[in-house]
Amino acid sequence: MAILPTRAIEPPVRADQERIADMLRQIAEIGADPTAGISRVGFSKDERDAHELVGGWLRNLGLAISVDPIGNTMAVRRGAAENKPAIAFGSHLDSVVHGGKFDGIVGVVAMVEVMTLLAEGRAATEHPLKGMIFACEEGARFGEPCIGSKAIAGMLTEADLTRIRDAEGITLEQAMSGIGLNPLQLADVRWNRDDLAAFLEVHIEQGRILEGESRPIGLVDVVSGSTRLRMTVAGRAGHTGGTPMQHRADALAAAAEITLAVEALANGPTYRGTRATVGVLDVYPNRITTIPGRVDMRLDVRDFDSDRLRRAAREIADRARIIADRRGVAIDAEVIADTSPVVLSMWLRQALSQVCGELGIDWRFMPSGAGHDAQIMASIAPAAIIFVPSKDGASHVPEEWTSVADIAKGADVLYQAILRIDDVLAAS
Ligand code: HGY
Ligand code: MN
Ligand code: MN
Repeated sequence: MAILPTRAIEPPVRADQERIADMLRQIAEIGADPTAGISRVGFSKDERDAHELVGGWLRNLGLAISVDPIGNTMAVRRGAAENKPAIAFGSHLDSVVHGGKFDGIVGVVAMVEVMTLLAEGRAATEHPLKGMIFACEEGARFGEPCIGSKAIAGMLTEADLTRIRDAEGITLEQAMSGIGLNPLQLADVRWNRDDLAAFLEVHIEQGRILEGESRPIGLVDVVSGSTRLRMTVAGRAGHTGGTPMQHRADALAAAAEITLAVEALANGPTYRGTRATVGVLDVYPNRITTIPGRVDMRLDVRDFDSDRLRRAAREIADRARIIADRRGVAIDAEVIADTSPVVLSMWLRQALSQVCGELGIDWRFMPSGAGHDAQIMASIAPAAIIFVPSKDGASHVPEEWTSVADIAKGADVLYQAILRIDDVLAAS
């Protein structure tokens, strides 16, 4: 099905690589962690400072800037027509701990660059355009990913504000209030789905397919789901010298066997393709002369198949219980976050592939093993993700890197796609 261009691609407007490089550099100065990488976690002052920095750039373009009660920043560019739904695009500025300078940032920088190109060219669109910076996309601090976009999509409840806690026991509500946000106005954050025509996100691939194929653009067809568990293993602390091996209930030894069982399940025939990772082991009392009495584990299960994702999570909890029983320790398992896989909009992918072809930019359809705000926005409007390559597939680490030239290509595709979508929707 051809998405016919009604507005030929003018002598292609091209993103400005120096401007992009400068934006990346300025954002990277906020939340730079002296020990390694970037630690700009959700609902931190650093995240707010980054939103304010980028919000200032967007305000200087003459856009109407607003911040909703839980910290999503929006920049609206009026359309020629009144009362048309917006075409939104953007990403997030928060990072994991000791993360990189590109995850989420690339999508925000591409959004600013596109708004700048539009302002420079005085290009008019029928639909209003909405630049987005979502709050707290990473699950790094609270376990729950995409807090800002879930609130916009109506997937975050008042109960979540006090249920969801970080490792220090700080609730979402306390964290938001602590930096001057207004979580009790959560109901005002939700968008009416009639107000949104499409959502697009430029993002780093966080894998090595594009680099391996020397392709600059990936158009995402399916986004992996993720189910996250917290498991508490309770054994018996004791003296490492005075307690014979046969009299122990060692919580860490049990957690270690459970960790290997998680790995074995994802490497096994039934769950091949599922990715399961124990990323957190908090050991108590974590002292060399005391047998660990308690271990808090947190793990992340990912799959493109919704049923298999949940089955894998249940099977992991079952296998953990068997190990715990045999070792004479107690175990408590709970789901702390659960996000479904999503197939993204076909017509947006078609429009994007056509734009890539017309720009002479090589592309491919591909899955996303990582989760994204676009996966949440897909619940209220057609959504698309434009991938740019990650060097060595590295992400969520300081070595994360994507070339400015590839980011500029992502911005070029985003710019032309927005005009194409505006035309197609205006003509329909
Ligand atoms: O963890 C993820 O899937 C993404 O980087 N938020
Ligand atoms: Mn991201
Ligand atoms: Mn991430």
